[in-house]
Amino acid sequence: MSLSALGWTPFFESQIEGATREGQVPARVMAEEGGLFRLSTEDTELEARLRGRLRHTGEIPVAGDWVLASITGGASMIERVLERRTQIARKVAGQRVDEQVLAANVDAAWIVMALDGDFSLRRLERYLVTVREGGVEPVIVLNKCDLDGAMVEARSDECRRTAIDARVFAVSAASGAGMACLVAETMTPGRTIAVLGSSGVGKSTLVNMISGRSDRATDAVRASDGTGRHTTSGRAIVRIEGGSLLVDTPGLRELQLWESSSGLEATFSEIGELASACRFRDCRHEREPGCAVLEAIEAGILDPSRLRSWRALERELARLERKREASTRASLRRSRNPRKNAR
Ligand SMILES: Nc1nc2c(ncn2[C@@H]2O[C@H](COP(=O)(O)OP(=O)(O)OP(=O)(O)O)[C@@H](O)[C@H]2O)c(=O)[nH]1
Ligand SMILES: [Mg+2]
Ligand SMILES: [Zn+2]
Repeated sequence: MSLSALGWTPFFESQIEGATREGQVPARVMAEEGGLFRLSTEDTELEARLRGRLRHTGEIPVAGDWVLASITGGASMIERVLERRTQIARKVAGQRVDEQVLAANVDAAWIVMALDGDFSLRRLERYLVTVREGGVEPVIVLNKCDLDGAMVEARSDECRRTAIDARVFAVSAASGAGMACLVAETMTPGRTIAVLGSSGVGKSTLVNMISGRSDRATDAVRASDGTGRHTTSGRAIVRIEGGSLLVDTPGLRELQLWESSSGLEATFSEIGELASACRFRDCRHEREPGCAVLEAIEAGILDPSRLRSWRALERELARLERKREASTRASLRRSRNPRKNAR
């Protein structure tokens, strides 16, 4: 398998020029489990560990990363993680203020929602912001169309209005309806697509259907206990015949934003456009005179829920920023007074 079929581009090539020492080869991280990384090189698949030094500097690869690995006899080692072309990152679940990269070097993300109760435009907005922020093209996949055929058109339209310029595909991974179109229009050789969405929406079923294998475990959703059981536990790249790559990911219970500016702007671009016509440059679109955003709501051009969402996400990002600043200050204090903190 050639490197370009694995997604290798001149962007990565330029990072290793002259840097590959004897025995180091470029490899793509296909999966990670328990500190062991499954890598694909030009010639083979192998498992490797991470050099301890990289763990210290926080250079921890995720599925989709390109690395340099030394293959010496038995144990292979990841020596370097190459700079990412794109990434999809969120704040880790829970209280900790830290970034979690869900997938690296992907070209597009299928944001999968199911037509069986999972559907939420507010959640979709979060995914759109997250995906766009990382330089990744969002594609909306409405799955389980077989369950509620009557809703397909209306739901697709709602998605189109919310996602503005993202493409929307309605499919059924169970019956195969719509799948050929999704595959033909979004998957091309060497392209990597991350499959994202809540647990139980059918991500692994989609991946299996397309790969024609059943490598990825799938399971019925237990709606009754509401614990959100997750079937897929690790992220893994599945190679598809024809040359593209799908990253199956575990369902996300919550998607908290992490650093977003361009992603937020692109996802709410209609508000930004309207705001340029507000009388005051620093208009908050609350009750200012000459506010073009409020006028658009009044005139029925802008859905007020869009302004509410945008505000809520902006506030969330501002809160996160404050927390991050506080934790940076705290770690600076620790490094200035090492003895005081050593006790
Ligand atoms: N009716 C119907 N059921 C589907 C469809 N796609 C998936 N399912 C079912 O939905 C359930 C969940 O599918 P999975 O593929 O395991 O879902 P997942 O998104 O991978 O879930 P996690 O791995 O937990 O994130 C399974 O019982 C599938 O058979 C579909 O298009 N129609
Ligand atoms: Mg799964
Ligand atoms: Zn305004």
